[in-house]
Amino acid sequence: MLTIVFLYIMLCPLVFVCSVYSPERVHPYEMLTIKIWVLLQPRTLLRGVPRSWAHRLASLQSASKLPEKKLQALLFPLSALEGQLTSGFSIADLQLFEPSMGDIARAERLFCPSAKHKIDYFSSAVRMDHAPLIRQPEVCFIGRSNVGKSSLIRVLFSLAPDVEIRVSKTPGHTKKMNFFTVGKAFTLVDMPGYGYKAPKDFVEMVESYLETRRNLVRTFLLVDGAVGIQEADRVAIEMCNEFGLPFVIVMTKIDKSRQGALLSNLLQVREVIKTHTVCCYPQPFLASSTQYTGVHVLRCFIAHVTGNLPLSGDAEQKPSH
Ligand SMILES: Nc1nc2c(ncn2[C@@H]2O[C@H](COP(=O)(O)OP(=O)(O)OP(=O)(O)O)[C@@H](O)[C@H]2O)c(=O)[nH]1
Ligand SMILES: [Mg+2]
Repeated sequence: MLTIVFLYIMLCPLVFVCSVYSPERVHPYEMLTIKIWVLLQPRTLLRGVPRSWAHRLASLQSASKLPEKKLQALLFPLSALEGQLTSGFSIADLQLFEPSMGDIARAERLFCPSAKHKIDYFSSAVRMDHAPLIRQPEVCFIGRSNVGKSSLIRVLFSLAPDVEIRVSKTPGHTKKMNFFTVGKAFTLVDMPGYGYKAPKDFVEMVESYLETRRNLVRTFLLVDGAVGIQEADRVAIEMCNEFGLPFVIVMTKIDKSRQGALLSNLLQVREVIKTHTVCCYPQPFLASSTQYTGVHVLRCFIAHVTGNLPLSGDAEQKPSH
């Protein structure tokens, strides 16, 4: 008991500092309550705060408590850049995927586990003949090492606290293709990164996956929003073109980028999509895994492209690739 009291006293200043520097995260009072609850639960003491509590913006319902403007910027970060634009181009030209709140809420249900709808890690593979034989539609996340693939998947699955996804500051952390099942609805694959510190068998593993995976319905190619498209990304884009893969570009870590830099990288991505891609969705998505920006709409897009969410209203009229 004394240890618990001691730990609690030590944690208080830390909780205060965290809450001051993370205004979008939980309220200090909520954090204290969480800490107390965790300390009083012997079984959870060593496991930390359940991930489902980790961010108050993880679900649409909790995010909806934000003021309207902040909520719009959270859900549709592209629109938040509108004010920065100079002549000749409007965000409306890019913002093709505009689901309604109802669509986003329906998509979110797919990411919430239940007794009948299990969301879980399935298996890992380093070679295609080890990849699980699954019929349901599949999406995969590729990108340079350290671009934020595993982090983004982790926040997409943040409403399923039992799903363990490891992230690391060290590039080359994910060494295998990791398969996750979302009930019978779809599977999602976290890939090792390319470029610096890519695993030795990367080409054999990832290229043959992309070339031969029959149930792959969409590839999410992640590009660092703070640095834009790099040489290694161009090679990956070329590979998607060559294999005729429908893919979509997601710009990650947008919280780290100044708006001017983000905008110029966005224009670069738009230009590359226009001039150098065959089956790329015309709209790049913007996301931040630390702030949850763009995450709710990405869930919706995944639900849509895997055939689990016919969209209501305008969004359905827009091209799906
Ligand atoms: N600020 C910020 N940091 C991020 C974001 N996403 C990821 N990171 C950080 O970037 C680092 C790499 O993240 P990972 O998710 O492991 O990257 P990865 O693409 O899976 O990397 P590999 O598995 O090595 O290919 C970690 O330190 C993350 O905390 C983001 O949206 N914002
Ligand atoms: Mg990873």
